[in-house]
Amino acid sequence: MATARDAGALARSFLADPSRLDVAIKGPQDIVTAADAAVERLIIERLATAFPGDGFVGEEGARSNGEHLWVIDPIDGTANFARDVPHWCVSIALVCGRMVELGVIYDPMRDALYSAQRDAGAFCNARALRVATLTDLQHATFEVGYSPRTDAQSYGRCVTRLLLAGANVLQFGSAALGLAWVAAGRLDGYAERHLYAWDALAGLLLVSEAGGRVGPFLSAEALTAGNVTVAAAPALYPALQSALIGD
Ligand code: LIP
Repeated sequence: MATARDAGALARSFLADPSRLDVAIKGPQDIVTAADAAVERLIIERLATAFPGDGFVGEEGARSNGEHLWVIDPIDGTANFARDVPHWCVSIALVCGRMVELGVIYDPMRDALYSAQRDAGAFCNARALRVATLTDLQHATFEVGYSPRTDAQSYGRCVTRLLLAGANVLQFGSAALGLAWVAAGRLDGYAERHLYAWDALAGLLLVSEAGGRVGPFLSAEALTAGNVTVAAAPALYPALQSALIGD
């Protein structure tokens, strides 16, 4: 937990002096900053010291094997971060075998620390989290994420289906925070056609430990190739899932 907080503080220190950000283009609508690399290094240094022998998969390139695997997104919502839009976070998940055992998401701009352990519940700053109990699509608010890694038309069709069903659709630009907000009952569901494991795993554990329904994500390939992501209040999951993959 302290590692996530310190990682968030380090990222914020770059915002205090934008000349240090050194933004680089990774691909369409996909950027990286010097902060992403520095924060990933800090997290790995800390966890490698505390858990010698564990392995790492990090968005900024860290790859090492171990019985237990830490899956790290140093800054989720980098596009927001680089524009000083205060909606980004640090996301860390621990994978043992094929199970996500621990998920931590830290939102430094709101000082909100989300955490979940398998079969031990989900919390934000020690407050227990429960997903929404809403059953009526006509009153639902979902976040549907988009990136040019996926087809724009199918994104448009997904959003249109949900709007025609009477739901509200938002996009804030950080999948990990979106999933944390589903776990906190602020949103009724999150969906995205393609996310990487470092964007999704911690948030998916938070949602399932908060009583939500999540789609299958983790497989050997998905650890680096990514997968489709759907998570929602149980009664609304089928509608969100079919809207996303309905084409
Ligand atoms: C981002 C996700 C977002 C997705 C972006 C990207 P990043 O993560 O939070 O939902 O649409 O393509 O994957 O790159 O900021 O860590």
